[in-house]
Parts: sequence; structure tokens; C-alpha cells
Amino acid sequence: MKKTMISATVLAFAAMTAQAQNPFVQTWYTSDPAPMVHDGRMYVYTGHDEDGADFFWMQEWRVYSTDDMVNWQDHGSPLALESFSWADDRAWAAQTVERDGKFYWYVCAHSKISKGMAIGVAVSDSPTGPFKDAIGKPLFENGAWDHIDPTVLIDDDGQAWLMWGNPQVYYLKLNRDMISYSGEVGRLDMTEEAFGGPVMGKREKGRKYKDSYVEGPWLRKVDASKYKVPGEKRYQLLYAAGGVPEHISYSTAPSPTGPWTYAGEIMPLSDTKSFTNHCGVADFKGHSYFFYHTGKLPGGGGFGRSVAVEEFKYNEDGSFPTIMPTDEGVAPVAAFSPYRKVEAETMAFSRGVKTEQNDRIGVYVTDIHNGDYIKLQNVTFEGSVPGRFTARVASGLRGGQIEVRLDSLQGKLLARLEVPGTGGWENWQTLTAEAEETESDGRCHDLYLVFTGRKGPKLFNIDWWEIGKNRKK
Ligand code: FUB
Repeated sequence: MKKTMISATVLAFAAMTAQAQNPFVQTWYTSDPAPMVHDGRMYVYTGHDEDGADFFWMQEWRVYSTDDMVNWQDHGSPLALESFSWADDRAWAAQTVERDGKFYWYVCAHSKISKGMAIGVAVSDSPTGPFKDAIGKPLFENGAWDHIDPTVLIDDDGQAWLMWGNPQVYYLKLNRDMISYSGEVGRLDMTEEAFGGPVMGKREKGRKYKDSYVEGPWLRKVDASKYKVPGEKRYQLLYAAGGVPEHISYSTAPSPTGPWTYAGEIMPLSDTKSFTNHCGVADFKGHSYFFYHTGKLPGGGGFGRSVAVEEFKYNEDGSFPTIMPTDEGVAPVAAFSPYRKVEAETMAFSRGVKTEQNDRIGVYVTDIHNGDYIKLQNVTFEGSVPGRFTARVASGLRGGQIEVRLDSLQGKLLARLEVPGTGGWENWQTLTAEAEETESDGRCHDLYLVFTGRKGPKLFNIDWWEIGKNRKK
């Protein structure tokens, strides 16, 4: 979403979505969400669709995290095609899992070696990286194009399973090291019983089928201590189904190798403006979440997708209800304190801004123009009132102002920080403004950072900000 694209459509979108959380990343086009819960935080690993793309020309993967489900921190891109010496194109769908304190990110990309799509694995000591190629070569490839969209499950007995494929589902048993495997690569039986119909290329002309597997598998196991799940339905495979446009369906089985039985649609077709869909599921703080993507960000579409999330409740037997895409998204599950150093790339919603990263300071907010803003949701002032607003900023031009406001773009002004030119977009200065007199009402608020300055040019960059407490009220 280039700044020049901020038009009447974008402004209408911003007004319409003032309370919306979906798509929950507005700074970049993001796709193929893969959630992972670790240490009280929800992480989402995504692909990155290029602005204005006419195909899935994807170069890198990105990470976002939250502890309240509405304010997401952008961790940038700790993994890209360049991380794999063998990859040259198509940084497509991926999933990360933790084992023994290490994080394994299973990806697919086009291979220079086999000239097909290949499955690779990167590793890190942290969920946000840096990640590096764990083995210096693809984990699996054979020159075919169907090796895409890996999903990983560590079973209760410790066996880790990797599955992937379009239109054939492949699987392998990972060794304990998570970067090698034992035995042959298997293939699921792509039957009508298993997936509601044969894969698209094998359908009989004129015959009606219930469904068919396409791509984007997500393998999970139902927790039998929470749900009355029959043994033969303990494993669930969710997937993009039905051809183009895709909906999300699932099948169940007594073991990852099958036999699989078609179980129905989860997210039926609707006008999401994306002809693909791709899901991931995770439980967090007592809630269940279904991640998927749409083409609903302004300027987006089939090759400019954006990740979204819905909350849902499993049925008593662990089966899925129908889940429809919404613009509202999900409710917060925790309050957000501004009385700490907050990375500026933490946001519930934003307009106009982008994020960038470098080795020195990590991720920061940039491409800020007059009228752009960042919103945080469900912010608690913990019974205190703000005393000052501090931010680390840089401007290669003339700077501008940061207005800190409550509840809306024109809401109560908490503080106004004057940002001068600092002599360069990477010449950072930490500046403070005293807060306006306010009283505490004890409620949670939306907090807006509204950016003002000369119309037209880029104003400044922000690395982080912090609100200082004043006195108890
Ligand atoms: O993001 C590129 C491809 O589009 C993914 O690998 C598929 O699952 C589909 O979402």
C-alpha cells in the first residue's frame, strides 16, 4: 500500500474500520498466517505479498506477536529467500513450532537445485529470530511443483509429523532433531471419502462432488481431555478446498496417515476479495482463534492479501463450527499498559504508515505523512494520569508533530510532541513533551498517535515511545 495510494477509498476504509481489527496488519500485505503460542504470547508467522504484485512473487516471511490479541507488534522479517542458498523465488506458506527451546520454521520456496518447489527448515533460539537455514539444503524436493505449504505437529508421543502439498498431500516423520526424517515420504489417499471429492484434475466431468482438497494443510490433534472426541476423529486436517476461489474445509482421522474422512466446511466462500485462503488455528488464554487471509486491505486482492483472525468455540466433540470472515475481528483478552517503552511498530490499527528494519535498531515505523495515525486498543492507565510522552524519533527533513489522543483522531489531547529535523532518517533523538492536565476515569481507552506536519513530504520515523505516570487520582 504505497502512500500515493491513499485516496478516497483508503479514507473511506479508515472511517468504516475505525473499530475493525481485520485485516490486523495494515502496514504490509501479509498472507498464509501460521499461529504459534509460546510463553504467554501469540506469534503469527506470515508470508509477504509485494505491493502491486501480479503473482505470488514473494521474497520473505514476517512475524507478528501480541499478548492481548488486538495490539500486534511487528517483528519484521527474520527470514527471507536469501536465508536459503538453494532458494531463488516464491517464499510461500510456512509454519513454526518450538521444540526443546528451539524454534523450527518450515517453509517452501522455489529451488535452484531441482527447479521445483522445495520444503526447507530454518532454526532459531528465539521465536522472532534471527533464523538461519538449519541444514543448508532443502529438507525435501524432487523437482515437482506440488511441494508447498508445510504444516507441522508434534504428537503426544513426541513424534513430529510434517505434511504439505498441492494437490497431493505428502507426509514424513521428523526425527527428534526436527531437521531430518526417517523412512519414506508418504502420500495420503486423496479419495472422495477423505476429502469430499478427488483433487481437481481427477474429477469426472459433469459429476457433482461435495468438496476437494487443494492446498494449505493445517494438521492438529483434538485435546481429548477437553472434548468428547471419538478416537477415529482425533486428528484434524484443515485445508484450502474447492478450487478457485478457495474455502476452508477439514477432514478427520485416527492417525496422521489416515484413513481420513471428510468432515465439512469451516469457512465457506464469501466475498473476501482473495481467490486463495489459508488457515491456522491456535488456543490462547482460554480462547480459540482461527487465522486466515483476505484481500481486503485497500489496494489488495488475490496477490495482495492480508491476515485476519476470528474467535470461535469448538463443538463439544472438538469439531469445528462454521466460521465467517468479519471486519470486526476479535476482542482484547488483556489490557495494554502505555507506562513502559512501547515499540512504535505495536498497533491495533494504523493508517498510511509502513515499517522498516535495520541491524542497529531493529524494526521502526516510517513513511509517516500528515494525517497518518497509529491506534492502540484497550489501553489502561492503571488509575494514574500521564505526566509526559517520550519518543525516539528521526527526521531527514523538517519533522512534524505527534499528538497523543484518547478514543478518536479528534479525541482528548494527552500530549503533543514537536519533532524537529534531526539531520537524517537514521539520526535518532529521544524527545519528551509534558502531558496536558487530565483526570483518571479508570476505564480502558483507545490511544491514538496522530501524526501532523507539512502536507506532502515524509515527516519522521519513530523507533519507540513511552508514557510516564503523573500522580495517583
Ligand atoms: O502464498 C502463496 C500460496 O498461495 C500459498 O503457498 C498457498 O497456500 C496460497 O495461499
